[in-house]
Amino acid sequence: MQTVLRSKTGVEAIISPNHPFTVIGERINPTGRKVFSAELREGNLSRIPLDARAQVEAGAVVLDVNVGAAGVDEVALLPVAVQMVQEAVDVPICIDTANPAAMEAALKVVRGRPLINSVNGEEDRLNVILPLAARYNAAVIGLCMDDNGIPTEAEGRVAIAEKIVERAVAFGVKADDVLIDPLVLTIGADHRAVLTTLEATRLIRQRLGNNMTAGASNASHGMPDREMLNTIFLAGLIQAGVNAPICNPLQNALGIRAVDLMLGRDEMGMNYIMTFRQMQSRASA
Ligand code: THG
Repeated sequence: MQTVLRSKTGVEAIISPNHPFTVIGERINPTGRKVFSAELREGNLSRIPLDARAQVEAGAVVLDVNVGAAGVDEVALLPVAVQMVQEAVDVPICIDTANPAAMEAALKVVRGRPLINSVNGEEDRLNVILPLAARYNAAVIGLCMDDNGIPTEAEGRVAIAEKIVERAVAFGVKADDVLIDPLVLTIGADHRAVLTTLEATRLIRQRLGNNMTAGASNASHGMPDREMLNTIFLAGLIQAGVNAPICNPLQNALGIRAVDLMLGRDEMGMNYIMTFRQMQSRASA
C-alpha cells in the first residue's frame, strides 16, 4: 500500500506503512485563530507564506490548506491560498474544504499530485468528490462518517471505510490512493471518544491495510496543556496504524520522530537527532 503525492517540481511524499511517518502540517487553517480568520475575510493572505515556511522547516512534508471561516468566499480564496503555498515552499498540498466548488477551483491551480481532504461515506459526497479525484489524478482522504453521522462504535467506522474504498475503485481511484481518517473527536465532549478512534484505526489497519491520516489536535480542544495531550495522542494513533497524521509540526515534530525511533523506523535515530539539532539551531538563531 503506497500513496505518492508530488509537489510542483516533483518532490515526492511517499506514504506507506513501515516508512517514517508523513507529517501533514495543519497550521494553514483559521480554526481557533481570530486574527487569521479576520484577515481571510478581508482577503489578506499575507500570513500564509510564513506559516508554510515555518511548518516545512519544522518537518512537515505535506501542507494542509484550509481557508474555511464564516464570511470567507472559499471558491475565490482557496485557489489563491494554494498558489501562495506552492510559491512559498516545494511540498505536496492537501486541499482541505467541505465545499466541492472550492475543491475543484483549487484542483485547477494546484501543481503536482495533491491530496483531497476530503470525501466521506455520504452519497452526495462520494458522487461528487471521487470523480474529481479521478479526473485530476489526486489521492483522497475518506472520513469515517456517512448520511447517518459518525458511528459511535468502531465497527461502524470500518464499514464506512470499506464502502469508501470500494466506491473509489469503481470511480477509477486506486485503493492505494485512498487514505482513511477514523475521525478524532473532542475529548471534552466525550471522554471515551478516543478509544473508539484507536479501535477503528487498528481494525482498518488490519482489515483494509490502507494508509491512514487523523487530525490529532482535534481531541484536545478546550483542555489545558494541549501540546502534551496532542503528542501523547499522536503516539497512540501512530501505534494503532495512522501513518500520515495531520498535526502541528511546530509542536509535534520531535515527538513524531521519537515514536518512529521507538517503533524501529529510524535507523540509528538519525531523523530524531537531525530534527533535534534543527530545533536547537532555530532556538539559538
Ligand atoms: N481530519 C481531516 N482533516 C482535518 C481534520 C481532521 N482538517 C482540519 C482539522 N481536522 C485538522 N486541523 C486542525 C487545525 C488547527 C487545530 C486543530 C486541527 C487547532 N487550532 C487551534 C485552536 O483551535 O485552538 C488554534 C491554534 C492557534 O491559535 O494558533 O487546534 O480531523 N482529514
